[in-house]
Amino acid sequence: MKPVLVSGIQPTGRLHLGNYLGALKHFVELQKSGKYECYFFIADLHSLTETFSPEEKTDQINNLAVDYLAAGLDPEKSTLFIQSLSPAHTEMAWVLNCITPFGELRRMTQFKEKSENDPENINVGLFTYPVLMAVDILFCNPQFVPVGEDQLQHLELTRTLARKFNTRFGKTFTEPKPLLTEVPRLMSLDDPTKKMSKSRPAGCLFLDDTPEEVLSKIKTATTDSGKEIVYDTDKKPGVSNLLLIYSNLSKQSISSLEKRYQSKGYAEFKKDLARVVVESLLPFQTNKKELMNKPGGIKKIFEAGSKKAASIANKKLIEVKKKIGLVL
Ligand code: LTN
Repeated sequence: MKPVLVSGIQPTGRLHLGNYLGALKHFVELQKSGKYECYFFIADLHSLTETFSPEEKTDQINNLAVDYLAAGLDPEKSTLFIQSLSPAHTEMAWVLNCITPFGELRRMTQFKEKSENDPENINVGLFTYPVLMAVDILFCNPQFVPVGEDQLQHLELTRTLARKFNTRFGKTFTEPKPLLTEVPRLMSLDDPTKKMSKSRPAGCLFLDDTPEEVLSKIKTATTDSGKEIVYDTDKKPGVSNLLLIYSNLSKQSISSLEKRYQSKGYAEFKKDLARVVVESLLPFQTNKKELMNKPGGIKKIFEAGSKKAASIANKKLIEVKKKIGLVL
């Protein structure tokens, strides 16, 4: 049997290049490797911890479902599902809540950061976020969880909870290991001191951007004084960010790009980069257009995947309930 692997993305808005290179692209590669039994889901319940509106939420979930498929996730090879369609997830999260020390959650970096960024909306869901995440992981006995570095603390808590539950109630959960994925730190095109983010649309390359939008954003991207195209994040944050994007999409090393543009100007560099971005997005965008013509098909795919995930989670929940002495 192949080792099980599970990961998810929150539906919080249109995906941008940073989201793609940091997560979705890795998911597709892991699926293609054929080495794992993969579960990929849409973490819609987690996304409720940030301010949202119902209309937007539906669009965000549907849009991420299409993006998964357009990027190359394949329901024949991976189980694709929506978190909220597995009721056992939240029920099991309650049980794990009751063995999670308050102090552990209070130390979580993501909780502290998100509380600081949005002091008006420090909700309890944000606080217990890592416990639901532990269930997302533990329900299917995975060996691996592909995540970026920012999620390592949550994964460590997941392992702690699994161990704690097993010690107290008998072996029930596996302790999965992180599959640390490389997440390039893309910066905003209009202000390379800030992270690329959907909240700064002018500096953000979205996967859905038209060639005209890509061209205009790259053309107006902040460059730095001087005219050398060299990677130096302190002195030339703008150019370094463009080199990082170029290198990630073209699979050419940054040093070979520096050489190639040694005696060339910003204008030519930017024109080439825009072409690379447009060409890289094209297969995704073509797939997406095709998929949008059959929304019923997408719904069916996620319904079937969710049914499977929900049944696996429910089995695990029954096991958990028995172990802790609840009556069934
Ligand atoms: N917290 C993650 C999303 C997420 C996840 C998971 C990732 C929710 N549950 C389980 C891996 C496994 C994020 O925001 N990147």
